[in-house]
Amino acid sequence: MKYHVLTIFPDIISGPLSESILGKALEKGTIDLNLVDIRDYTTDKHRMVDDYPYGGGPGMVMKPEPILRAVHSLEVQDDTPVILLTPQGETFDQAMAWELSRCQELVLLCGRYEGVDERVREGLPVREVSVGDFVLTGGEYAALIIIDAVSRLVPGVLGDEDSPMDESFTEGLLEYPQYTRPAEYEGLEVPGILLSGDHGRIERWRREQSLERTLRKRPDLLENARLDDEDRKFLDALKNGSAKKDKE
Ligand code: JF5
Repeated sequence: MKYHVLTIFPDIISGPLSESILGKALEKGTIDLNLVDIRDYTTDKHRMVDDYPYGGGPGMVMKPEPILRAVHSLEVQDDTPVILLTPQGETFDQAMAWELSRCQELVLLCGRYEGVDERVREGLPVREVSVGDFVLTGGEYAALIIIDAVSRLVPGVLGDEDSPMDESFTEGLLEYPQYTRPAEYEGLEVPGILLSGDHGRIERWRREQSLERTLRKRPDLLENARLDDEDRKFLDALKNGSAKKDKE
C-alpha cells in the first residue's frame, strides 16, 4: 500500500508514522509514504497556498491551483482514489477501511483553514471522507486516522499473532473485556472463568460480554452485526432482564 499525502504540514504526518507498528511497516516497505508539500506546487514568490474567500467572511480558503498541480504531478494509476478529508464527507468506518485496504495506492488530500476552493472537487474525481462529526484544524489528523486503520489491515503490517481477521469473528460487536496478570490487584479480581481453563465456557462468556456491552453502549451496532440464534436468545433475555447473572 502506498499513500500519497498532500499537505502544507508534512511534519504532522511524518512524525506519528515514524513510530511503533507503522514505523516498522514503513521501514520494511510493507507500506510506503509519498509526502507531498503542497507549497512546492505554488508558482508565486510568496508560495501562497491560501487566500481570502470571495464574498467575504471569516478565515482563508485553500487556493485550487497548487492542490491540483500537486495531484497532477503524482505518478499514480488512473483508478487510484483521491480522498479529501473534510467533515462534509461520507463517514469513515471499518467497512471503508477494508475497502480502501484493497487498493494499491491512495491519495489523501489534507485541507486547512475554512476549507478548499470548491473547484478542486469539480476538477478532480475526489471522494470526500469524514472521520467524524467534529471540526479539526486540518485534514492531517484525519488522514493519519485513515492511514492507521487501513494499514493494520494490509497483509504483513501486524504480526501473525494479532491478525485483524480475529475481528471478523465478532464482526460488528464491541470487544469483550480483557485482563492480564496479576489475578488480583488491590482487591480487584480477574473473572474466575478466565482462569478456569475451560475454553468452551470462556468463549461463550466472551461472546456474551461482547453482546451485553454492545447492547448497553452501542445498540445501533446490533442492527448490522452478525448474530446467530444463540446470540439473539441471549440478547432477548438481557432486554427482558432475565439473563442469568454470571456466577464467577
Ligand atoms: C478540515 C476544512 C478540512 O475537520 C476535518 C474533519 C473532521 N472529520 N473529518 C475530517 O478535516 C479538516 C477542516 C476544515 C477542511
